[in-house]
Amino acid sequence: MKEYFSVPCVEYEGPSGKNPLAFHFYDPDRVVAGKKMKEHLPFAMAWWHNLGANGTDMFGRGVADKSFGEKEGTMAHAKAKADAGFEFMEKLNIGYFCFHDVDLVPEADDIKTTEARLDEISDYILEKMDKTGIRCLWGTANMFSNPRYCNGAGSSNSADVFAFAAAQVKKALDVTIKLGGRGYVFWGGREGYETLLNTDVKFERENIARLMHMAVDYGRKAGFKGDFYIEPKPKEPMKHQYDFDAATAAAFLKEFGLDRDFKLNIEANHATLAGHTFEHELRIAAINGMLGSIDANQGDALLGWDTDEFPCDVYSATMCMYEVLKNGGLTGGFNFDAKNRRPSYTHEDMFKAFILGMDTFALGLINADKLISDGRLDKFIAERYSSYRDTPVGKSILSGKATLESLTTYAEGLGKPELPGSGRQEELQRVVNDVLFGK
Ligand code: XLS
Ligand code: NI
Ligand code: NI
Repeated sequence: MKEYFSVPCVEYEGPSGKNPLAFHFYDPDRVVAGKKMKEHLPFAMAWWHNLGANGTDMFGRGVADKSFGEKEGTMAHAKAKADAGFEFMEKLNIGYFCFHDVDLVPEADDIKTTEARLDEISDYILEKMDKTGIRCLWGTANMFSNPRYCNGAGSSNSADVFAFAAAQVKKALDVTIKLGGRGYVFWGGREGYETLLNTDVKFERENIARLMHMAVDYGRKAGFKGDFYIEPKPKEPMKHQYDFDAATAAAFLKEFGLDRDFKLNIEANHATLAGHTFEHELRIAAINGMLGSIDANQGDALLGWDTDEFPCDVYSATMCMYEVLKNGGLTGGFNFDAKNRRPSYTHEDMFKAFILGMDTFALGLINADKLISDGRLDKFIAERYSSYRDTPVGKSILSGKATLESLTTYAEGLGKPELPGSGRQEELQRVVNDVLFGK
């Protein structure tokens, strides 16, 4: 079999290592918080970025060679991508991949031809999965690149476009089920709008829900046991997107009765675009019982768009893993929805990017476990709200016995109430630094 990457298998060499093609923190069999690292961190390769993105941007064409020796836009190229992708995942010990339908095969003008190509490539991929044990984390349909989706897919003004989107979802679900995917994602690419002057917002939201209900009905009938996900994002490409953030998406799912079948796939860079921290979005998903899966990447504080960088921010990864551990893990995994920077265009750079991301999340896991074992944060939070547990008035509020009248009588008896107690933010921030960097 042809070898695409002249990089050996990437091994764990420990934190003092200097080898740029070895893990320094990701030690798959090391046990942290009662489980092996590889069980805490089901990493996935995003087919589109890793095997497709060549650095094309608004100002210039690609710099990285992702042809894998074949003419792009052909089935031979689609198969070479699969070959290269499996070699890549095996060499890095990555257990999962994620895909859009049109990442796997070139899209034809008529959907029947695309469907036949998807049948062919999924047979091909399935064989590789059987040989390697590599699995599918989630699949999705790309309903944003083709010009027909310029006004959205489920939210399109055109019933024909809606029907086309439905056909794409059906096929992408078929392929996801065939490949044993853990989940199926809806990222609302162009499900949003530019101006109210031409948009019926109420109708568009209802139509998106209609499409999602059809997906649930079809998927469950076809035997799909995994989770459906919404991946919230506030803007880009559209100015206003209907899945702005975790809170908006959770409310949407509840409003339309989709919350039994759907969870959220939280992407770090989308969180920051929405003006939130990554951990905020994870927490909102978790308290709604909807923290399903994660698109592990990061943005750039100086840039206002979805830069999809490989995560290197250990502090943010720590806060992420803190939320994940508190959530009891994920039913999904960690998809590196991330791409090399344009000037890092070699095949070796692709490996180094994943090593960076995987090491960053390994550090995040180790640190989060330390923070939880240290216990000072949990203890402080428990104490901070203790008046609701430990005082008669607090208990009356929680039990539902309190009324505005009873609380007025109580408040009038207080005279001047005491301040609520310091939030001690700076002390706690130092606790985090001590736990992360102290001995
Ligand atoms: C784009 C999204 C996309 C989804 C899958 O910003 O992150 O890559 O993850 O459609
Ligand atoms: Ni994403
Ligand atoms: Ni994104």
